[in-house]
Amino acid sequence: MNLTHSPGDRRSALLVIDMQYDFMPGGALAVADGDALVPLINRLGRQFARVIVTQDWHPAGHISFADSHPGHVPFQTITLPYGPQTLWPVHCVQGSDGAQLHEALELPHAQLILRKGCNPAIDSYSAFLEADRTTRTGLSGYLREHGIETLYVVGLALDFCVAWSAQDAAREGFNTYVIEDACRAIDLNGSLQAAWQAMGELGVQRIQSQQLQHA
Ligand code: VGL
Ligand code: ZN
Repeated sequence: MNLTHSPGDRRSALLVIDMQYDFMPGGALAVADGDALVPLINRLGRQFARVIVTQDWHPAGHISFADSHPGHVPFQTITLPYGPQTLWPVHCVQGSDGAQLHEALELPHAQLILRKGCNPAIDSYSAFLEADRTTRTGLSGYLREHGIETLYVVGLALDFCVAWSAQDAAREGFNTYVIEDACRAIDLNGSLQAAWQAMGELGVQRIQSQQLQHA
């Protein structure tokens, strides 16, 4: 496989999405097998000079919580001023145990921990742009200032925060790879297939961790 920039290239970064307890088995919004990714992501992390970690980080009463909409239940979709919004169980509340990164995640050289979804009235699956598609997190600027051109994306959940982040990365002009076996999906009503379709249309490349082994 011909990678635009190998993991060791100073123009590459690993973007680790939402490896938090609420997305692990037993968590508020559990993703099956999410914890199985930890050793693989730790190994991948050691191949990269630059690592960025995200945390889903919602205030109590966040607009994406079903509890904030009387008469609604988790996994329903409603229409908000910025468009459709899937409603979720209360998860990743700022400062809660469930919002903490998995303690076995070993990425001591990660320079940036980016917290997203902090606006009470706007969700943010993407690490780049909130769900209103206008409010920016600053991640693009950070990456550009550090000369990053290529992103490798891993973590949870593949069909939501990983997919939205990868699509925005591609739209922002970064060479974007999603390492499939270093992700796990929620898969709600065909969301996983739709996510691969949308990512493919934007030129996001689907790879396996093995392809980085000797890269
Ligand atoms: C996520 C649903 C709600 C994710 C975050 O990290 O994929 N999914 N908030
Ligand atoms: Zn969330």
